[in-house]
Amino acid sequence: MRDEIYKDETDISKFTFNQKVVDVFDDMVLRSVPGYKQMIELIGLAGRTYPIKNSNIYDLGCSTGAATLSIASNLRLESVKIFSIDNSQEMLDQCSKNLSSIEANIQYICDDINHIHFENASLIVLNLTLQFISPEKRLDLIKRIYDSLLPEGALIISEKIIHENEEINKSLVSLHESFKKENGYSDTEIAQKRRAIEDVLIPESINQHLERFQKVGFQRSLVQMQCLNFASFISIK
Ligand code: GEK
Repeated sequence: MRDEIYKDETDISKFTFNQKVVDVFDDMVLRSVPGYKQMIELIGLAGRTYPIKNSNIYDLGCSTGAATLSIASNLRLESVKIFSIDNSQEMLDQCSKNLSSIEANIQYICDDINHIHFENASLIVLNLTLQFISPEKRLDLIKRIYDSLLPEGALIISEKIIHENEEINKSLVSLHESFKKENGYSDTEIAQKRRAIEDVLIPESINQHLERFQKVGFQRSLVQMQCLNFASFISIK
């Protein structure tokens, strides 16, 4: 279904991942996130490369299941278990529906990822999810993820990013707005969405992410993709 949530002037309430968002999510993410398809493809590549026999994979903030699907379609080891986790029951219902025909060992969990105990992990993915976690909780979450990873296990994080240089940041924001306009969003839709997610989605800079990875113990982290103001990082333990 086409995303027209902010088409008309509405009373903007705080953005939540409710049924209205679930219904348009796939269209919304494709038309709003530059490079989204490539992000998902790179997660599939990791699903081919990093899983270890008898280990666990976590897709945190799985939404409608695009990253889980990409991993499951590339996975070559039957003994690996995938945990697809989201704190929106509506999202998780849609995710399990979308993946119902996939032959993989997938467990769906509706919970806050801050409360999940991770263990025996070979691959953990947060595709556009960390940006919704309160900044003060991010270090602890990434530390727990690092501790749960097996040697040579991988963490993939994709995020909206801000540039530390104000002028460059302005250019990235206006290019992103042009991207959305090119994909059919009006000025009203763009402005209303911006207001709705203002206090909900809190982006950080590439350096803030890289420094946090190093702080928790990752020796090998890099930006594997950047498209305008969105970036995907991969860190290997
Ligand atoms: C994709 N990964 O298409 N605990 C669990 N889930 C959460 C939490 C939390 N604390 N906070 C937010 N979420 C997907 C896209 S969307 C990105 C991820 C976006 C969930 C939230 O319910 C939503 O489904 C997801 O994180 C973020 O590859 O909407 O821009």
